[in-house]
Amino acid sequence: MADTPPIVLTFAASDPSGGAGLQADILTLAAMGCHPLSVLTAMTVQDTAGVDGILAMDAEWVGDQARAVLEDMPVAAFKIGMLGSVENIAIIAEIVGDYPDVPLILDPVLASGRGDELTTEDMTAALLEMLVPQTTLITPNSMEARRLASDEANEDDAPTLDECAARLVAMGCEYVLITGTHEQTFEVVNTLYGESGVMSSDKWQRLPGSYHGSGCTLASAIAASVAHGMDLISAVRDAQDFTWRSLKAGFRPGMGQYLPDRLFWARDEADESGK
Ligand code: PXL
Repeated sequence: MADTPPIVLTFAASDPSGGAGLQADILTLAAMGCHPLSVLTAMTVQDTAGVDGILAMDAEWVGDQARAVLEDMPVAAFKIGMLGSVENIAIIAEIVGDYPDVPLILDPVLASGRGDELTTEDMTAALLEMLVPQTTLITPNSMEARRLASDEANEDDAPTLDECAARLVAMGCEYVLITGTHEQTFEVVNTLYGESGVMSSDKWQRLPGSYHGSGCTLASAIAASVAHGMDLISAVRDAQDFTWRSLKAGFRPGMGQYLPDRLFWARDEADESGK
């Protein structure tokens, strides 16, 4: 019998378009050689152009889904995406608190890349209070980093991205990866921070087009690399490379955004073998 691949548990919401959310996580984790466990936190109604509806799962069901699989299988990493409600955040914080040695990758899904709001202010506060202190690595884009780290009631509070990262570390997470797709730079610059500041900074060729699901792909790919036993700096680099190649191979199946192709490597192999 084959060996069991590393197991990663993702807490995420369904995106029926297959671009982001739970479907993105499952595709990425499987594409990177892990076995995905998936706990559904919410359902969305959406296509490649935008989100039309969100229905959060009952928090008790979220807890029951997670406990059932966690009592059955050993998990090498947690990945957390869109959570749907304050109650879901509370139950998930309680559950991951029982596994302090399992690395936790937190993608703070505040809004989609297209601007659909996916998190309320109460949920953001709960995320900061209950999950960030338990997080190994948080992966905000630059806009999310500013929203999470700055005092929104105080217009004069305009921290730099370095300062945002320092504040997030001070709130209790170990590492922060701020992605720079939304910044006005020639290349995309992603910067990894730890307790003592910048640990690494990688530049990526900016791709044309607008993609749906890139953040979910990156955070899941990091969780997969960590589950394979990589150290964090290598895991982040490897995952960025995987994500960039998925985006480069992206396709536009509908009338909205491009979707990453997390199976780009399998299609290359099929091409090479002449199929
Ligand atoms: O990309 C963040 C994200 C996560 N989860 C779900 C989403 C989105 C963006 O639209 O729909 C379900």
